[in-house]
Amino acid sequence: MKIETVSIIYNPPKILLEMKKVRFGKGKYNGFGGRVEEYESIKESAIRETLEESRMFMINPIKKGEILFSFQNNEQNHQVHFFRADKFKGIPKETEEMASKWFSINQIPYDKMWPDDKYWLPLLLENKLFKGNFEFDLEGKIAKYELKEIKEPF
Ligand code: 8OG
Repeated sequence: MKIETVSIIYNPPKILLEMKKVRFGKGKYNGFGGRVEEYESIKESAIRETLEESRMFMINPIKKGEILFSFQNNEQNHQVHFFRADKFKGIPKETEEMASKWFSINQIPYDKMWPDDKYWLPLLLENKLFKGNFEFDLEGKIAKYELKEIKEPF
């Protein structure tokens, strides 16, 4: 199973999203993140990936959620850990691979994001904690899902 992170930098009323210009996920907006390496903790990985992708350094990101993604096309399951950072240093930098953009939280481009994001991102922005699982069909649509708010911090 792949273990990955997604981090949302929140500077009310705006969040920072990146759009990949190349390869997998091209044309989709997402938070920053990627695969957790063996030598690092999940939180360290979230900080490292965000720094590499945007040059933004998250100060004390907080884990808000955990979702297991499965795919009917036999793609490997992903376990994704979601972080939120309200403090950060840096100015977003555009690279050859991606462009970052600030979005007001009432203008989040859900139609250009993963289809599950409209379920969990509002919870993250309300500072709620969540756990769930999503199964995608062969067309990349959500076949079924379960998402619940939890009370105990991670
Ligand atoms: O390295 P790779 O291309 O697998 O990275 C994928 C990134 O996308 C990683 O940060 C995890 C993240 N990701 C998924 N599924 C989903 C999803 O359904 N929604 C969001 N927002 N991010 C996802 O792998």
